[in-house]
Amino acid sequence: MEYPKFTQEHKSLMAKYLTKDVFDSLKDKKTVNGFTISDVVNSGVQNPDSGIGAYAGDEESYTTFAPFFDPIIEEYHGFTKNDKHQSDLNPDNLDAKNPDPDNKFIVSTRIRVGRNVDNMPLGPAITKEQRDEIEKVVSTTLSSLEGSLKGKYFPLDGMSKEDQDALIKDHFLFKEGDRFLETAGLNRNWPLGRGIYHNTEKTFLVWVNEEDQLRIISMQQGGDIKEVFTRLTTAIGELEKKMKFSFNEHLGYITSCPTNLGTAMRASVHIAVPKLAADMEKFKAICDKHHLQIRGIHGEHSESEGGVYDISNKRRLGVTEVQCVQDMYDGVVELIKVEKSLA
Ligand code: ADP
Ligand code: DAR
Repeated sequence: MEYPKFTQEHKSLMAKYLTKDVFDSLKDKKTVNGFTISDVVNSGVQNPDSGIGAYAGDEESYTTFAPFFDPIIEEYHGFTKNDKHQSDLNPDNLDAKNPDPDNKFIVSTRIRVGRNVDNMPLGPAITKEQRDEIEKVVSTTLSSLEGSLKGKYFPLDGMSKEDQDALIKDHFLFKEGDRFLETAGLNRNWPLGRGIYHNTEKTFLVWVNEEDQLRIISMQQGGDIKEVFTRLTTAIGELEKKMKFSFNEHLGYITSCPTNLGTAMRASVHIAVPKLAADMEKFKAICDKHHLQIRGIHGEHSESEGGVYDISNKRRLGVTEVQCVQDMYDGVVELIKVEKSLA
């Protein structure tokens, strides 16, 4: 196994922390699923513009390759190898009165968590058979949901291109062909084993076997952030009655990308702040102050359209789910206040 050939273009945390010494100390190790350090870093080696550049093949990757992952997790999350993650999925603890009841700024709200099935490899190391089994178990479990969560599972295999493109355009379905996921081994056997579940209103959705084995999503038009969070926590509670998700007291919920560890939660609004966005320095300063990330209108690696931005919490590990949503909410309140002041 050769040490990767890095160039000046490789600026990821992977390139920073995979020193030759660290590589030599790990190159002969394999996880129980046969995952190696070269497998972990392939995405970042092939994509020099990666921010992190590493994906775990299983929960064990985070301990087998700890000399590599620990400093990345510490730098990205400010979370040391001795810290313990805490979870709080109780919406009663969230102080989030709708900040935009007249819908002048917030187009829509979406809160998602990633989950992976306990005692199974993660997407980069899973076999086709294991992934197909996960699709069967998860889709069957979802199809037993009742009330407002009741809906239908739609396998990607056999879905018409028109239906698929419409769901992606309307922000409901994951995009295809992400090069970072491809080189992490997450797109193997595509589209087999992948699909989407959603209720009739498309306010509760679950992606199956994309970057994580489940992406549990609550979303709706407008800014009632507390209602979106309440629906999500209710759904998670229902699923946890029937499935066990990969979790440990140090890293919280286990995900393939280290950026999602802990809560694996991204709470976002699509918000129109055209006046503030005309001063990107000021816009970014407010987002930084509230630990917020700015994405484009179609999520990661996309651009804003019409002055509408995807604003979400950046912190996921070492904070609770309530704190993730509170980070986003508090930032959105200030963004709206400043946008109004510029009117
Ligand atoms: P993830 O949120 O799972 O990390 P992305 O950033 O790629 O992944 O976003 C996935 C999809 O969710 C994209 O289509 C994006 O436009 C949509 N999305 C994200 N936040 C919102 C929101 N607040 N309202 C509507 N759609 C959203
Ligand atoms: N492009 C990868 C992804 C980092 C975070 N986004 C995820 N996990 N979808 C990178 O290392 O930049």
